[in-house]
Amino acid sequence: MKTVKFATVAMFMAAIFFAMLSFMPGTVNAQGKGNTKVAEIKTSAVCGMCKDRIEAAVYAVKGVKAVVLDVDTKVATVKYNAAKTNPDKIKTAIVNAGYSADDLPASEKAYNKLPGCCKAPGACESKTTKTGASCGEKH
Ligand SMILES: [Cu+2]
Repeated sequence: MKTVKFATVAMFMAAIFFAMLSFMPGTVNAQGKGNTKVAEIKTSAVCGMCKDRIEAAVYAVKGVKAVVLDVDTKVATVKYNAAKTNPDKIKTAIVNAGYSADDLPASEKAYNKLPGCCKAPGACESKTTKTGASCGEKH
């Protein structure tokens, strides 16, 4: 009985040891060349045209590897090289395309250039000052 138990424990320990060995370098590789990060940014996109516009603007940011915007959730999922860019720069690109990015309101100038169907109400106003009117109507 004792030897069986010891063998079980030894096998168990060996299994953990090998699992750790294969797991540790595995996680490093899974992060992909070290600097790849993913940011999820809530935008004011309303349709497929918005999606194209925002994806093009984000993709133009140096260091961005991939961007996918889900129109239903309005969330842009951005894969980027953290050594070359950061979420603030990505948000700025979205803002300059005429859309809000998380808590940043859209650039009013860019917003006013959007087609009417793409003007999300309140997108270029700070979310703390909700007046209800879209900035496009004020000018
Ligand atoms: Cu649109």
